Amino acid sequence: MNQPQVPTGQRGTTAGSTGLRTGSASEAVPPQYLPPQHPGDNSPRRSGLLIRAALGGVLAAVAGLAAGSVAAALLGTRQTPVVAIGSAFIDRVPPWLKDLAISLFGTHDKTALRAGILVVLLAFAAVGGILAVRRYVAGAAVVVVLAGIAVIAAATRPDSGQTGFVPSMVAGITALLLLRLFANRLAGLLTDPDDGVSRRGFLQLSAGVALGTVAVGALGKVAGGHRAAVAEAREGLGIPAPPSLDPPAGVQAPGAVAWATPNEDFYRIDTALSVPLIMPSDWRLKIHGMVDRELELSFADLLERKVVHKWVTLTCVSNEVGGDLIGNALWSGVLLKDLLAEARPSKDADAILSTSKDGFTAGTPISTLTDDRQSMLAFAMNGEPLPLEHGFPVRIVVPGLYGYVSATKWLTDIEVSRFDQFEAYWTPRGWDELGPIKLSSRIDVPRSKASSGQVTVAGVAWDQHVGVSKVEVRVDGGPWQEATLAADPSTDTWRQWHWSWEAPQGNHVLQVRAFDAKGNPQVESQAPPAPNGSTGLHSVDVKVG
Ligand SMILES: Nc1nc2c(c(=O)[nH]1)N[C@H]1C(S)=C(S)[C@@H](COP(=O)(O)O)O[C@H]1N2
Ligand SMILES: [Mo]
Repeated sequence: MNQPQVPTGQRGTTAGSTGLRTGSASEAVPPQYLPPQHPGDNSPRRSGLLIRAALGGVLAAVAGLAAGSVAAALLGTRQTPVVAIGSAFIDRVPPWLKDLAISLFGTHDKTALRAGILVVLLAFAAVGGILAVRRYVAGAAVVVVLAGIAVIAAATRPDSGQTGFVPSMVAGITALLLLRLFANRLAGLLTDPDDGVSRRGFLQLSAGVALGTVAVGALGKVAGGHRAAVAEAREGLGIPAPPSLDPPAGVQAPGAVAWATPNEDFYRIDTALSVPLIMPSDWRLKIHGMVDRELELSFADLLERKVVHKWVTLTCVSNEVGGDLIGNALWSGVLLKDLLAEARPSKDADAILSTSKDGFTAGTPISTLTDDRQSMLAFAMNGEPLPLEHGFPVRIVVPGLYGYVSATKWLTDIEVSRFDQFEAYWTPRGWDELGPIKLSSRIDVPRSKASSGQVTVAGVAWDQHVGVSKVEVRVDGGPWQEATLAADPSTDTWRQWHWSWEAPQGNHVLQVRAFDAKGNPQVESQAPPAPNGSTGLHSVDVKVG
């Protein structure tokens, strides 16, 4: 039943309000007896609107946080908005407050902090909800500030990686959109507290958002739970231990980077937006194609074979001259040579196409898998099962080839084939089909400043599976001077070097060049990484004070 229009004071009809009242409790009350409507109004109806508005803000925030958690689970980052703010908070609280929290909450101090952050966030969200009804931008500003704090907190965490800020961003955008919907629904109640359409609309929206949040939260639990389950399986995995984790004697040059790269510092390059998750018990590898005998291996099958442990330096083709997309680790695994001997490739086959769980592919010459370089299916890195980001449970490691043509992580399939039969992932994207690593060298210290007098110049040089025989350094374009080489256990790792420089005050340019095992010098002309790896000499400007 339609009622005559109710006076709406000076404000007029707000967007989203029909200006019409449909059947409500106050039907019989003539308009002039309705409570006056102005900002200071404290009538029960008014507070009803306030409560709804606050509830809308809270629901928008809770839904945003749930969306943020799902994003975090999918991206494989721990940086949910609450964790991001919490970690940033922990880094900044004065020690006495930390001590107080621990004495009050004991080992539950982290839970208490999370709960505290949640309460504060939701309180602000309630205020944002109330503001948004009158002026959406005012409410939105509250959300933007809260989400902004979380984004900055996540982006500045040392452990958050490149995508750590995304969950907070997703949370903020979700909350902003929902806040808009709530504000629209409640606008009708602003002009008419009894507007049944608006009331029902609010109720429906709230129920919808609450249900959606529960569903999204469940999804997040499943996604996050799966990662946790795989991480747990990884922790509990028994694998053959290498005889020693220590670098061989004499490999470390003073001042150069750690010869053995710790797993957490190892560069990571892949196309996977979220880390592929594979339970070791579910892992199967098929070796098929141009073979006499197809093989299918489980993780247990792999461990039953002869295991080798070998130091190998991995390098990315995208590494710029002087860059750090290179790392050296002790890999444990099964030789591809042995597995291929079982499968017996046909004489016409010249390549394998390896495929990862997420569809990445690499094409690798069979000759590099069957010669003496000990190419392997690796399941461990520095004595630990492969980290999830580095290919758990099994990846390929081929000494001497850039990663994009060989080092497939989360490996699931090997097809023995021919290069003229396939195109691997990076080939149609402008990178060469074959990717042997180029002889290169880098100065690690000094990088910008030094004090005059004796200065240690040091760094690394590499030419995997060929070997480095000499490194030279020069100052300001002067004569090349031979550096001292550290030991190398094989030609498949980088080789460190150092040189003692009597450094005079002023600005100087240091340069390095390496020679391979056959005496060939490094290519001096500058080339970018594409299509087959950078060349040029690493130069460092040093200010000696
Ligand atoms: N599944 C998969 N494996 C991959 C890649 C990828 O994108 N997906 N990138 C390759 C590239 S380009 C390099 S340089 C190495 C890097 O290995 P890392 O992340 O363990 O250092 O992995 C290789 N293996
Ligand atoms: Mo790479």
